[in-house]
Amino acid sequence: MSQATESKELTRNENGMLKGKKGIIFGVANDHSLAWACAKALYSEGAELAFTYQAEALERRIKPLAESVGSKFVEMCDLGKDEDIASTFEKLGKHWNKIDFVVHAVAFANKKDLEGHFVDTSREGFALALDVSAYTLVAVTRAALPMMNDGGSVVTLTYYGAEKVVQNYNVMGVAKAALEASVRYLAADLGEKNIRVNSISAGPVRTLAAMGIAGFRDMLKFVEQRAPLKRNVQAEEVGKTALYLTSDLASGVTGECIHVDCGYSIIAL
Ligand code: 1JT
Repeated sequence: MSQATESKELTRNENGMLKGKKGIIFGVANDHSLAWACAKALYSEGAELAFTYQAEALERRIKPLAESVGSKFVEMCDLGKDEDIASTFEKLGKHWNKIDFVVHAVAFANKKDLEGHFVDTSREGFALALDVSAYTLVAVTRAALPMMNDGGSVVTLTYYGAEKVVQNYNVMGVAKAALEASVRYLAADLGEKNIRVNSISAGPVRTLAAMGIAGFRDMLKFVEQRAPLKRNVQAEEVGKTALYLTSDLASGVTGECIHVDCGYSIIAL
């Protein structure tokens, strides 16, 4: 963990809700990542975790984080490449026979497509955003399927811009709409295997993905004033919802999108 950030001791209940459960988490970039908040919440209830990172440059960051939660599986996996997905699950199959959950916290769009007007989105920019941010859920779920236990859970992250127009979110809103619809179709497909698929619609959080977004700070202030809870959501609260969705508490919940946004999305004016 970086020295600038305070490192809070991770507590773990070995007999917690996820005792004996194993799973893989895609999308940890650093200790501010929502994927990391999910990892910590799942670890705290006894889960065993595997991680992938998107590019060589991230290895140095991810390895110590993974080690801090006792993970012995950390592999590079560019989800934009079918062969990376295949080889990741081939290796995971040698590490564990079965898994119980997948956390997908992956999205990408070109910076120029997250400002200005949606109407200016190029064919390439549109395809890239939808490929990385929506199709990868389908690809990863399919690859995980042979290893998934009965009662398994797939969780992905989305944002309100999928439902309503949020200035600048643009092509990511369209990609997240495709992701949320994919959650429903995957849930319908996998229901007969008793595998659940859900999304968490997180309010804005200061993560690497969010930084460098024009006007993000103003957005945090705006949400703080208008959300019923009069504050922004914490990464830890997104993690706790991922814990709920991967646990038996959510055994009857599939195809759903849970808003963890301090209530922001229920307000019209
Ligand atoms: C990506 C980025 C996906 C930022 C994201 C995201 N999902 C939510 N955010 C935060 C956000 C971004 C914008 C926004 C509101 C929230 C950046 C990298 C690509 C994937 O617009 C008002 C643009």
